[in-house]
Amino acid sequence: MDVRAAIAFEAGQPLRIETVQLDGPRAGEVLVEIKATGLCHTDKYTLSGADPEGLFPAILGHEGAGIVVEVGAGVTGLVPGDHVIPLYTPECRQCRSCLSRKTNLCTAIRPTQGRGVMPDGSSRFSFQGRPVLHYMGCSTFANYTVLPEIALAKVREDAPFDKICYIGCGVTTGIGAVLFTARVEPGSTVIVFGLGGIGLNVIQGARMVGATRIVGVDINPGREAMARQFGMTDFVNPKDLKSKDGGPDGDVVGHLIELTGGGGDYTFECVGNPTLMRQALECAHRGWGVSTIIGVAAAGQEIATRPFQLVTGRRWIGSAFGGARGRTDVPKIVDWYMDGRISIDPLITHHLKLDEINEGFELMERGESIRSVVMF
Ligand code: NAD
Ligand code: 022
Ligand code: ZN
Repeated sequence: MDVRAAIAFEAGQPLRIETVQLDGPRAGEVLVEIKATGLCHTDKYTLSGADPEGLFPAILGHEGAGIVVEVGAGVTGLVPGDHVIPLYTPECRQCRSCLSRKTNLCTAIRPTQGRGVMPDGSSRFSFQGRPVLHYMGCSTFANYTVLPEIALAKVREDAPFDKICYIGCGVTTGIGAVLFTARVEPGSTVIVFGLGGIGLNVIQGARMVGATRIVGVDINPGREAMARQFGMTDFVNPKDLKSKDGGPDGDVVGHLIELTGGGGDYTFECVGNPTLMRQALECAHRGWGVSTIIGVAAAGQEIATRPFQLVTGRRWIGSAFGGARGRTDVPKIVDWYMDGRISIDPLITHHLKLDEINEGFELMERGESIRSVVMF
């Protein structure tokens, strides 16, 4: 069938909107009409060419929501008309990882997903007779896409697509890191580095579980107001901190430890900057502080600290997709949104048409958007 898609033909070039051919679903697969998709950092990173694992030509996008149109042989859990959210972290419930209950990183289709193809090794997309690759198993920058059944969460039908698409990445990543990865307790002190889409969702997750002190750190003063709306109690702009030696950088870690009376019970890095990852670890409380890395650093970057920081009881951990098991947890998060327990609407700062998708990446680059959503 003909579908409208934004194709990444090569690194560093803008996306091009074209009519692409899409084959129907094979065994275990599902054809989905995508109604809305968010633009996320990883899409921009891959398009830039800086991602050594980026493959071209491909149809990017991994933060979508839509409706099942057709199911392939052997699909038992979904029927046409179901509302779904694609999962770049699938949940097969059968692999060693799923059965371990210790991780959300399902391995059932990992090798083929990384190569931009479906589990049978082929692509469903083509343009002018040549295959176009899938991306993160989702390819939501197309008005129709095909996914494995295990990579789709079935969600309630009264939820608006242009808001719940964000649960396909940013919302679940931020809230999940608090609930599922760090397991923050009521009464905790939380420190959040980076108040973009991820950091704001960490903040609302922390508020939801009853954290009493939520400190936000960002160099963009424009992020303070929204963060306070989401539950931040204290704001620190590192640029405003005076340095002891007259140099450009103040002592962020020392300031945060003093402000919180010893450091954060839980800290989160939501930027992708190794210097901030170190600061987030070192401002975690001596003896028990847990620091969670969420930000994705550029390929080849390394993190450092003194072993003393860990020997004295701090723990350094990381979180992918908020530690969420997609088919189990994503429908619950949609319910929390519909019940008013979490807020998404103010985070969707821009609505775009598919033709305007490149402008969405420019808004992201300039730090003007939290989330831009393309509606098909
Ligand atoms: P964003 O650009 O919206 O937000 C980043 C924020 O960090 C901005 O407000 C910016 O001002 C702030 N910042 C930049 N440099 C800073 C510094 N030196 N000190 C303090 N603040 C600084 O990005 P986002 O959408 O919130 O994503 C954040 C990160 O999370 C990205 O690296 C993204 O790839 C990653 N991410 C990870 C996962 C996962 O599963 N682990 C999922 C989604 C996103
Ligand atoms: C989503 N991310 C960043 C912004 N939006 C993001 C990027 C990577 C991961 C998670 C979220 C991630 C963490 C760990 C892994 N990935 C590896 C998982 C594994 O090996 O099982 C990751 C994922 C998907 C892909 C690449 C890396 C992919 O499909 N290409 C989950
Ligand atoms: Zn994302």
